[in-house]
Amino acid sequence: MIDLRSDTVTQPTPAMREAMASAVVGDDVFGEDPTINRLQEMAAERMGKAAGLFVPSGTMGNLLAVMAHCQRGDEALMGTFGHTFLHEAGGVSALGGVFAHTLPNQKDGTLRLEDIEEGIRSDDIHEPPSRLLILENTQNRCGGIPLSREYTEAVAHVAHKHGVKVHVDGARIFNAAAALHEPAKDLVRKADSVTFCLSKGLCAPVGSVLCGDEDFIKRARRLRKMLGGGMRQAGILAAAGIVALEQMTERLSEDHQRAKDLADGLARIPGIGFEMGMPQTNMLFPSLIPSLRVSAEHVAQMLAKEGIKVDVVSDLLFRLVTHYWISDEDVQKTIQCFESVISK
Ligand code: TLP
Repeated sequence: MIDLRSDTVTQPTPAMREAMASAVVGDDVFGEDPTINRLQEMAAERMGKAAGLFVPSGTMGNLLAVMAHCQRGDEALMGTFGHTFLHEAGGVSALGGVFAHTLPNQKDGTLRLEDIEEGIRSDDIHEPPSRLLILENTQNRCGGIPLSREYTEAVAHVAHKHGVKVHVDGARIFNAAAALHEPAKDLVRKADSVTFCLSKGLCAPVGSVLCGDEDFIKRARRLRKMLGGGMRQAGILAAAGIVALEQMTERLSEDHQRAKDLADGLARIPGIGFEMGMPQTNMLFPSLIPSLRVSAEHVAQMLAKEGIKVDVVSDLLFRLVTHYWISDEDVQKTIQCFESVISK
């Protein structure tokens, strides 16, 4: 199988499986799992924050950030194409009692500074207090686009001026760091909190880390317990996360190169376009031209028969994601299969 649906499908590496088998563990609800404690320290250091909290998923990390920054009845500003708005089952309002105030993502993944400034509410009793703004780096649905340090700093400047905190959903912050040739911590220096995922391009089987200041992480830890995310001997999982941080962040540019190669090959096939632009990290969003009169779903089914899995976003749009388990040969085979399916 060549599974390009997401980098969430990545299997742990042999080094991870070894580290998991020999992990020293303890009860993490008591704060006594040495492997989790080590991962949290490493993660906080890599993000340039005071503290970290190991959580089961990116979704829970983002939800905890919203709940730890906001009170019920507050609002969080976020992009219409943000994962927190699109793909987290409405948890911020259903579980956090926090109102989702959406702002349009621009084609380059950003939220306009003017929209942010206008969106932040005044101190009017008719309106929910604006408490938090969420950025996503890389911005998934806009094309896996990395947001620059300068942009994030400009956003934080506007938000902080109005007393609004900034959370970065950095599920793929190391992809952004690789693409921009900057340490991840610099990209989030002005953010109040950040979540990053160990289980996507970094290949760990489970987990994300939420990072921020000590007080914030203390609140998030209590909320994690409330939501049922206080795990016990989860150092088995954190051990893979440590390997992810030690061995997997520096190689992500290989995935980015393969995404470019794949996009270049697909772009040469008549009938395939890249209206969303060519890949900047590990994601590409090829689309079918309408005159082909074939749906993305149909093409995906034909590709599946050849052992290739792709994600169908809408009628004519696909998302393909490269990762550690996708080789140069897989890239070439995928290009050939797309070509033969489309020319049939
Ligand atoms: N994204 C998944 C799907 O949910 C869409 C994917 O295949 O890309 N933030 C961002 C930016 C994400 O892309 C994801 C997962 C998450 C958060 C949530 O992470 P998990 O799956 O660990 O809850």
